[in-house]
Amino acid sequence: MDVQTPDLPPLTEGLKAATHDELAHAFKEMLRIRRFEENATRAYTRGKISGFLHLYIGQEAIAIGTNLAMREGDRIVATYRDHGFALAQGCEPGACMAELFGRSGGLVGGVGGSMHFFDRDKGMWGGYAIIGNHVPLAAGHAFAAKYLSDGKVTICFLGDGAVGIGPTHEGMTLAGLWGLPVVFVVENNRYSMGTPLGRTLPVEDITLRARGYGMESDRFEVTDPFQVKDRLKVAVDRAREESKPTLIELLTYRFRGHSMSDPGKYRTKAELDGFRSRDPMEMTRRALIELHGVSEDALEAVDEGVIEEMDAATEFADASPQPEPEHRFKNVYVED
Ligand SMILES: Cc1ncc(C[n+]2csc(CCOP(=O)(O)OP(=O)(O)O)c2C)c(N)n1
Ligand SMILES: [Mg+2]
Repeated sequence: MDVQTPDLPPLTEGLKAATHDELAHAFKEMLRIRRFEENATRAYTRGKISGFLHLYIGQEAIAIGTNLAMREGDRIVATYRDHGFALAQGCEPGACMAELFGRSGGLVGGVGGSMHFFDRDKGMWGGYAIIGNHVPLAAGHAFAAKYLSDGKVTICFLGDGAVGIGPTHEGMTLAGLWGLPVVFVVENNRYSMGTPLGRTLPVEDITLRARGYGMESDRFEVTDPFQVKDRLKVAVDRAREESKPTLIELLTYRFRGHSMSDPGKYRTKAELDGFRSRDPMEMTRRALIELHGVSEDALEAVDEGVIEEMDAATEFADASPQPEPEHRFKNVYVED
């Protein structure tokens, strides 16, 4: 009996235009995020991680494409779904995992956890848990850059669930009014927890808002990291060269539930399978095979290397001591 395999989507222009080395780099970086989070999932079920854990699996191409569009010194301000950005920016996976474990070797000494990754030297200016409330903060970063004329661009990520929140409007209004060098990127992964966007927003196209903020806009379905890089770069350049903000809506999808406690039953298997068949990471893998003749064995070896790296990160986290009790007062007040 013939087994029907579903038609694979065609490779995108972004993937076709990329070189072998660019594809190999982007594939490995996306895989690092995915394997990191898979390890985190296992650690969570073993009781090693407490609190919330929101996975980025399915959206990795955005963090990687963004990193490629940035320059040293540019800033990312993210939501609580922030692991992918930290890893893409070059934060050590061991320090990231230790942060999830709440240990002293973590990015912020174990007091922030999953939702508050922060590494100033790497341009990772924080994950924020109160939705929409980081938008004015990003506008503040951009205001500082404009005031100091330092040429730095801020890229602020928010979820589709954040577009109706008051501070989102406050931050975007000021960014438009003052012409701030900032790019607001809405990662529209179709759900805010279990609520589809159609139940919280009267319009489908979030970028319709841009006009009211006096901003340029862009909107597209995320297919691969190079498309994200190219389209974001237009907005990043506009921010840097003309000091003008942009509102971008990226249509994407998370393959897991909202957080570890959500089995994601509000969506159908067909919907999930449809998005999985166009998984940007898998498409990048296919481009390496189909356009550059890379063997399955070679890609398997890349995967094994990444798995080893992330296993070492998990071991580092597990061996890292608990923070000293005094650590909870650190970074609360300015110290002399
Ligand atoms: C001001 C505020 N209200 C409610 C919550 C609870 N909450 C946490 S995540 C979330 C959903 C956000 O969804 P979305 O912005 O689409 O981001 P996603 O989780 O899909 O990345 C809500 C309502 C919160 N953290 N902050
Ligand atoms: Mg969402």
